[in-house]
Amino acid sequence: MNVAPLLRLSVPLSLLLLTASCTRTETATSSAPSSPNSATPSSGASSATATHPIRGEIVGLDLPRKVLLIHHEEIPGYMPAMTMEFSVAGLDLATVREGQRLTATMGAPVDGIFPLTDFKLLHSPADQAVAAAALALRQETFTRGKNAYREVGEAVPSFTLYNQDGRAVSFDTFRGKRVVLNFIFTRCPVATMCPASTAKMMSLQAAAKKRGITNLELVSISFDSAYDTPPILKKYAAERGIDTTNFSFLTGPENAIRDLLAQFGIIAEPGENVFKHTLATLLIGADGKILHREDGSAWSPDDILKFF
Ligand SMILES: [Cu+2]
Repeated sequence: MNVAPLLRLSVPLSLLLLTASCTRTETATSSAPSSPNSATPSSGASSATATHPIRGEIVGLDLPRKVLLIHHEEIPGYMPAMTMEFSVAGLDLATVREGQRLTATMGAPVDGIFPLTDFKLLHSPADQAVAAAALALRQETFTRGKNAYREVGEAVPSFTLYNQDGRAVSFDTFRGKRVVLNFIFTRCPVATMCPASTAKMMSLQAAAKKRGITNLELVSISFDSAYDTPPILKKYAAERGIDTTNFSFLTGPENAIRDLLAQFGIIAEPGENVFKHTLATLLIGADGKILHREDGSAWSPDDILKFF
């Protein structure tokens, strides 16, 4: 992920492309066997029309070229495990993402790109939980319509997102504890916005610990889900020395994040380089109802801790 920051900023929404291009040097299209083309007509097994079942993981997406970078497992008798470029006819690349595992049938390469058929994603239980929750959230947001926004006193929506370790975390698991929740994005360049908000959360966490408060969970949800993958969030927390035992950084499907922004009353619009956004920090009671809301980043830990 060592992509030059300049490059990243010039094509902000194309991280996946950049990921693909920075690993392209590792792609081994050149070392892929040329035997299919040079095979004698009599050797049926490795003829140009030979296909091979593969199993692997998406490690990059090149949207303009409609190419998937897949690390596939060993293909017995054909090639060792390696990362290569693949194409899937008719696949909308917006429906797949890095980290997803798949099975498919690989055909002979065309210009170094291997066509896949029978493309099938293998959804993990975590993926399924996140997808099901996103769907429920979508329906709920749609049903609420103009009343999507949750006022103080109302219950927060149920949601399931990935945390910084890539595990699916349901908001329901925080029931019985008080939750302080905000929305950020790790690339935020405005010191008084997300960086200040995260610093406030950290001082709140420290102040609560000092007072012996144990029923507190802190949750920061990224609204830059295309960029803020679990590893990025983990790095963000580690760089700040954040104790993640009761401070989670969450990310997930873009539509789920959009619905949460609507329900929590946060505006975040992708701009050229960064998101233009508002900030709010919510205190949610053990029963899941919103107890208090602080707009902006000018609040102090005491503004929250006075409710404890
Ligand atoms: Cu920000």
